[in-house]
Amino acid sequence: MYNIGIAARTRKSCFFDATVAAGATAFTVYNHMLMPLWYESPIIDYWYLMNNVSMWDVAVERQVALKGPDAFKLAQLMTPRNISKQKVGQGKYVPIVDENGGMLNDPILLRLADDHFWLSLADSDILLWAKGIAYGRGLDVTITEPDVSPLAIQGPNADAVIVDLLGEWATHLKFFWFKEYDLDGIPLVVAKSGWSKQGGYELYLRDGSKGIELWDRVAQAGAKHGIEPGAPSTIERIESSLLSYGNDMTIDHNPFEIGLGRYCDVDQPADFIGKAALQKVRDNGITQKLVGIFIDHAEPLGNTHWWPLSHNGAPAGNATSVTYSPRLERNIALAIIPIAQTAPGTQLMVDSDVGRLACTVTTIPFL
Ligand code: THG
Repeated sequence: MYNIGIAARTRKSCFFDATVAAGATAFTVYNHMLMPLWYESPIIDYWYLMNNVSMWDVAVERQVALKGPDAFKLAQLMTPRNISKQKVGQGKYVPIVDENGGMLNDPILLRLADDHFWLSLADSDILLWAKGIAYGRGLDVTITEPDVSPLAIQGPNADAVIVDLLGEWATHLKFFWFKEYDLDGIPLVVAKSGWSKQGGYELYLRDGSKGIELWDRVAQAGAKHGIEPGAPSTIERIESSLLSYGNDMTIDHNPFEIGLGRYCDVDQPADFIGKAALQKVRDNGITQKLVGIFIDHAEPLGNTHWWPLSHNGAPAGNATSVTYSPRLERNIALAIIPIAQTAPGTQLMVDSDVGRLACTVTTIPFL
């Protein structure tokens, strides 16, 4: 094994010291910042999420704030989703694409005011793209990365924790909507969202100096509901088929290929970057598509790079995210494959780290 170097430019979350004290044992780098991956083990942490509730340091989900007279115009230019009806207090999942329709990021867009948006980013440098567009087009908008650090509370007991922490009101939020709230001097944006399908909330902390205080308040409110520290679960998110930028999509994929076509309104009146390219994709159809596959193997699998797939000996795309599913008791994966092979039941072979294995195409989400 080898070590990975950590320096000042590898940024630390405002919850970092609390996560280390809580026993974080593995980290990754995301948006140039450390993120805890698990505490006890990926499987043990997964069952805390499924059965109780877990709290996640997701401060790496950095915000790009767009503020000013042209903030709306810039936000709409950046996404093929039609955001003309997005209300203040509403979040939307929005593909961000380049001029060729290639995926640059898949953030949540929050509208804090008519002229104020946050893009809650996946792992890529969208602040630079936004500044380039605004500069090139002469837009009147200020673009910053504000001091905002999300902390997620996810799992079946998340409602109970949030009632004890914030009060009953928060449970009445609609999915993906949010409210600003002051918790005894801790400034928050409270949203009903999170990168799992087990239900829960995200607390966007607006003052990093209060990170440890917020972590401790959540842990205290959660104690009697069985809360445990955790992190976005690779296992659960593949079972639920939530996509991961850089893993299940890159700049070489358009939204239609990865199942995000339903968020693209390519004929909307407003202009957006990539409009002509995506209209062409809509007209001509796609040549590859994201699907699920079952992989036949007795031992649990996991990947650290794409595993090549083949069909009757010919290349047939890649398995992008592989995991063992504790609920299905078999190995599953997301895969991007040629459209000709996407019928459920199609047999493929995968060149895994443990050799060539048989697999079967299926529909997503798995669960
Ligand atoms: N929360 C916040 N920021 C984030 C994420 C998050 N930034 C990074 C990453 N996650 C962005 N990507 C996603 C991907 C999927 C979802 C949210 C963010 C998601 N999708 C639901 C689904 O696909 O079923 C719902 C989408 C919808 O229909 O609106 O939740 O998690 N703050």
